[in-house]
This record gives sequence, C-alpha cells and structure tokens, in this order.
Amino acid sequence: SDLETAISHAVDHDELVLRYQPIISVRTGALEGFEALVRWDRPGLGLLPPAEFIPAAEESALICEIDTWVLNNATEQAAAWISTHGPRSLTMAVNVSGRHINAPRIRDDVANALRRSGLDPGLLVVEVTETVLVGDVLAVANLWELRRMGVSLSLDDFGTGHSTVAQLSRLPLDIVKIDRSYLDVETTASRERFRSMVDTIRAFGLPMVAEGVEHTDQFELLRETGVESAQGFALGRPLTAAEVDDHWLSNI
Ligand code: G
Ligand code: G
Ligand code: MN
Ligand code: NA
Repeated sequence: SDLETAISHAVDHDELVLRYQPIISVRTGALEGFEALVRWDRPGLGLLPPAEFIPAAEESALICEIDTWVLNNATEQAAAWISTHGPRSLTMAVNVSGRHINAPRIRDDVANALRRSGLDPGLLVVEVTETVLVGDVLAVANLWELRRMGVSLSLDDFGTGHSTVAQLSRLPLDIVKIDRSYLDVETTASRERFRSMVDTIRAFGLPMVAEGVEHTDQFELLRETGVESAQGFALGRPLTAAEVDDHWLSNI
C-alpha cells in the first residue's frame, strides 16, 4: 500500500523519533528507567502517534524494521545516559510487536542492538503483549532465548487479553505491566478489583509496573498495595531525549 511504502521510506530516512516516558519506584519515588515510544515525524504532517502507522506496519515485515530501529536507538540512548550520568542503572523498555517476537530474526535484532550499544542486557526490557503469545511455540522459544541473553521480559497491557493468568506461569517473565484500565480508584469495587489483580500477580512472584497514573490518589493505592513501579502522565509524560536530560538527569 502507499502507507507501507511511506513507512518503509520513513525507517530508511530517519523520520522516526522516540519519546521516553519515566518509570518510577513507588516506594522511593526514584527514577528506575524509561519506556521508549515511537512517533513518525512525517514531512508536512507533523508527529504521528503509533496508532496511525503501527497497525499498518504490522500487516507486513515492516514492523520488524520499525522495532529494530527502535531497539537500536533506544539502547544507544540508554547507554549514552548511563555513561554520561555515572554508574547508575537506568532501564530502557522497548515495545516489540507480536509479529516480530514470532520471527526468527528477533534474536539477532536484539543481540545486534546490545552489541552496538554496549548496554548491559539486564537493563534492556522487552515489552510484549499477551494476546500475541497465546499458543505460539516459536514466540515462546524466542522469549526464552532473549531471557538466556540476559534481557528482561515484561508482559504489557496485562488484564486486557485472554487466558491472562495462565500466561504468567507459561512465559519467562521478569515484570508485569498492569493495564491502565485497572487503575480505577473511583469505587470500592474498582479498588478491590485492582487489589485482587495485584495479589494474583504477586502469587507468581513477579514485580509490577502500574500504568496510567494520572492522579495522586491512584499513587496512594499503589503504595497501599505494594506495587513496585509506576508510569503515567502524573509522574512524567513521554519526553524528548533533550527534555529527559534537562528534567530527569540534570541533577543525578
Ligand atoms: O505512545 P502511545 O501511547 O501513543 O503508544 C500507543 C501504542 O503504540 C502502545 O500500545 C505502544 O505499545 C505502541 N508502541 C509505541 N512504540 C512502539 C514501538 O516502538 N514498537 C511497537 N511495536 N509498538 C509501539
Ligand atoms: O501499550 P503501551 O503500554 O505500550 O502504551 C503506552 C502508552 O500509554 C503510550 O502511548 C503513552 O503515551 C500512554 N500513556 C502513558 N501514561 C499514560 C497515562 O497516564 N494516561 C493515559 N491515558 N495514557 C498514558
Ligand atoms: Mn508498553
Ligand atoms: Na501497556
């Protein structure tokens, strides 16, 4: 399609850009790391959000090109921040599409990004969504291989897909990201739902990131339930690398 041709051109001509959203320790408020979020700086059209081009890219192997571009640039940025700001462990989380996790090349793409950047593999977090992993043998084998390489694996948007709890024991996971739809503090029932989600994940021994923290009362629920980490507009919006330097890394 025309859109696919344009996306392919965008990857080759550096029209993609990254924003970095902070992930914060609930207990200490300290910065733990960032999630890299891609945008397309399309000439004449401004900054397009992923919803306007990722679905089209997922129709073909183009998504692997985008994800690889993101892996290379995000790991390079993380390594640069760590070397500039001293001996500090900042994690960098990257979203990898199900199609890419299902492709044999994912192993080389991640290995190359680590080699080029020199980033400690344990500081790279690969985020995958649960729906794409259901019943797929190669995808699961690829996750185990990434884990063997020392990469951390995070289950994204948890609670929105199918057979959610079964996935927690079947996949090699290091982190679970609770979908922002669960962080509803409006009613007793919705708070109870969040608490029971946290208890379920904790029973598998997995640390959690709560997504979509927009208000301080949501942060209070995270403290109460002992969720380890948090992400959301109230804690930090997705920022350019220069803004991260100014607002998050200037005084550490
Ligand atoms: O930044 P924003 O909230 O608009 O992101 C919307 C969606 O796009 C999220 O589900 C996110 O996981 C996805 N996304 C963002 N960056 C990437 C990327 O580099 N690769 C893939 N595959 N998805 C991404
Ligand atoms: O699906 P994934 O979790 O990768 O998507 C992350 C997306 O969530 C990003 O596009 C980011 O812009 C968005 N996001 C991050 N924090 C918040 C928030 O507090 N509220 C809402 N509504 N969206 C958020
Ligand atoms: Mn994500
Ligand atoms: Na998510």
